[in-house]
Amino acid sequence: MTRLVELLRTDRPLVMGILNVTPDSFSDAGQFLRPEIAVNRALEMVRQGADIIDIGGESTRPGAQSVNSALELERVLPVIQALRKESDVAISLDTSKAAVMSSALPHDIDLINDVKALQAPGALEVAVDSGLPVCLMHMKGEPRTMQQNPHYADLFAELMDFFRERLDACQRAGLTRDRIILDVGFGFGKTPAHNLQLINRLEQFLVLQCPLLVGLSRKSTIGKITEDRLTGSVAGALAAIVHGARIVRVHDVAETVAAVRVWRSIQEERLIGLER
Ligand code: 8Y7
Repeated sequence: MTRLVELLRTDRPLVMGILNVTPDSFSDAGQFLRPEIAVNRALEMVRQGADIIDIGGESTRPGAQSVNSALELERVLPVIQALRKESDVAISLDTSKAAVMSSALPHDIDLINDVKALQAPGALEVAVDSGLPVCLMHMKGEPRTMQQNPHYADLFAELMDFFRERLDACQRAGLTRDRIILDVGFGFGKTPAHNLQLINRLEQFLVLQCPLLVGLSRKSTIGKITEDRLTGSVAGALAAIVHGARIVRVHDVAETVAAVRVWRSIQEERLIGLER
């Protein structure tokens, strides 16, 4: 059983800290290319209360170029190995490539976070055999072009159909539902209106009986609402939790953890304080 499965057995919302190991990500740009700097940032997020560290070596922001698996591995593997030496935190691997997944598996990771929902060649098979939980995200189109006038006849029906299709494909391949986390893919082929509707009506996806992950941290929809993307992202993360998200994927761990703690204290009518 992975650390993450244990965490999901609790009833508290989980905070996933983002560690971009890319030179071109819109945030953290170029800062974390040396493994020791990346690991220090990860350990800082652990101290701030992150439950999971999501490590990615390919930028999926709108318009980003793809990288090959050798380069992606060169970026993420040293960081995964060094972080695992230093910490028992749950490690999530943000990748869509089967080769990257399989090379990382021996290094004691806890989750595969795939923005392509295991649709890349070989990915489903590797994920099945890994025995790990996976996060399946919805994306309309592909990163290079997905923000060019995204359109849905029925947003919720389309996402629901997508999730059901992926859940079926996973089930047929031997990846059972109890290992699956679903994600509406905030900003991935969606207008701001789509993104806001998805958060406001996130509960609808709970019928699928999988934990929901939401990543809206510092994304452009937040930036269109406020120049203060940090505060805006914290507010958005909390709204997602109120609407049923179990995991929020964030850059600003300390601030998000503080907000979540206040929310839990209110919900449980007791002071949660500094214990987790
Ligand atoms: C998400 C994500 C990104 C998200 C999940 C960014 C890798 C873009 N966004 N994974 N990854 N959900 N599961 O702005 O929303 O962080 S990359």
